[in-house]
Amino acid sequence: MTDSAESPVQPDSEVSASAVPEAATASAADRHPDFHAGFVAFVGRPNAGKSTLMNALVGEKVAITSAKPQTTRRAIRGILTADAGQIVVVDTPGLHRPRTLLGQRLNDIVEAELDGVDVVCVCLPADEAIGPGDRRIIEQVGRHPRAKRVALLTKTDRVRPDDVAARLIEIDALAEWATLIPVSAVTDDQVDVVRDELIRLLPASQQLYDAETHTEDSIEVRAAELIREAMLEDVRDELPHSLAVVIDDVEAPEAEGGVTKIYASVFVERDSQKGIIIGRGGQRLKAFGTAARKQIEQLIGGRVHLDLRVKVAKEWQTSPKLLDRLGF
Ligand SMILES: Nc1nc2c(ncn2[C@@H]2O[C@H](COP(=O)(O)OP(=O)(O)OP(=O)(O)O)[C@@H](O)[C@H]2O)c(=O)[nH]1
Ligand SMILES: [Mg+2]
Repeated sequence: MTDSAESPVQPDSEVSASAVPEAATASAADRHPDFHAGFVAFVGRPNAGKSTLMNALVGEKVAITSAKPQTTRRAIRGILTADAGQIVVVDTPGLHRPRTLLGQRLNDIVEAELDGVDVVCVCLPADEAIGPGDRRIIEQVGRHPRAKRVALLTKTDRVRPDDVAARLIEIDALAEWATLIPVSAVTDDQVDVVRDELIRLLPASQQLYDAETHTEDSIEVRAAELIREAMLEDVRDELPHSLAVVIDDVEAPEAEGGVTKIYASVFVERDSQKGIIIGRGGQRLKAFGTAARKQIEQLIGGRVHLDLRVKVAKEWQTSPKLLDRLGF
């Protein structure tokens, strides 16, 4: 976790100092006498809507999302700066009973983050019953008493208002919450309430990042995630879990306005999966590549040539050596 005063400007958002107006360089904390700032972890079952809500709060897609569980595999920081405070959201992988070494490592990532945050938001989807998995997560969060505990009832647009009320009563009885908020990231209902309440719960502090910074992640890491996202929605069964993407090389354009070349490897666990990803005559891989390229072009604000290679890393989810190589 960073405690530096200001993060470096991302290379893609470099602006010349002379182009920045005076007011924009003064931190929000300088202007606000009662500024709050700190770290807020989002935890919950896979697919609870954590990453979607973080993106809605930050106002930018800093994490990929999908209907497939375990989309998030890292702790991703998304930074929101308002007049009254700055929230560093730490989005985490969905907590679940691990079946592989990868699953264990994802849970370990969450556990490690819980120690360093000021607030923990347990995300509970309104369209699913509260189950033993949620209770386990609440217990786990309770073992880190330094952080204030918040319950977020997510995806409220998916159920009737009566059901929201009943679910809130149920959640209220589960633990001592600092606050409990129903929210829909998709219809932008109560996202502002979540923002204001979280700022209120954070300690009085200086601004931690400059206001233009929305994430610490590099362009390479975000591009790899966008490639995985493009493939996630369209593949079935165990394949989403088997996918990993690594950026091998990025070649900057030779001239301004030129094409950035990105070379990436898509790893699957078995030969049969390689065929599924590539598709007949390479059609499927081409479609994934096009979808991912468009997203990456938006991210870097320029044209991209994307070179995707599909490779097999046998049973990488259970191999300590391969997990290390793939960055887990
Ligand atoms: N209708 C509706 N759908 C939502 C909302 N928030 C998230 N979703 C959907 O729920 C699915 C899961 O969302 P994610 O944000 O990826 O969930 P997550 O908790 O980050 O999942 P993991 O990273 O796998 O733990 C996606 O298909 C989202 O579009 C919401 O407020 N309303
Ligand atoms: Mg996620």
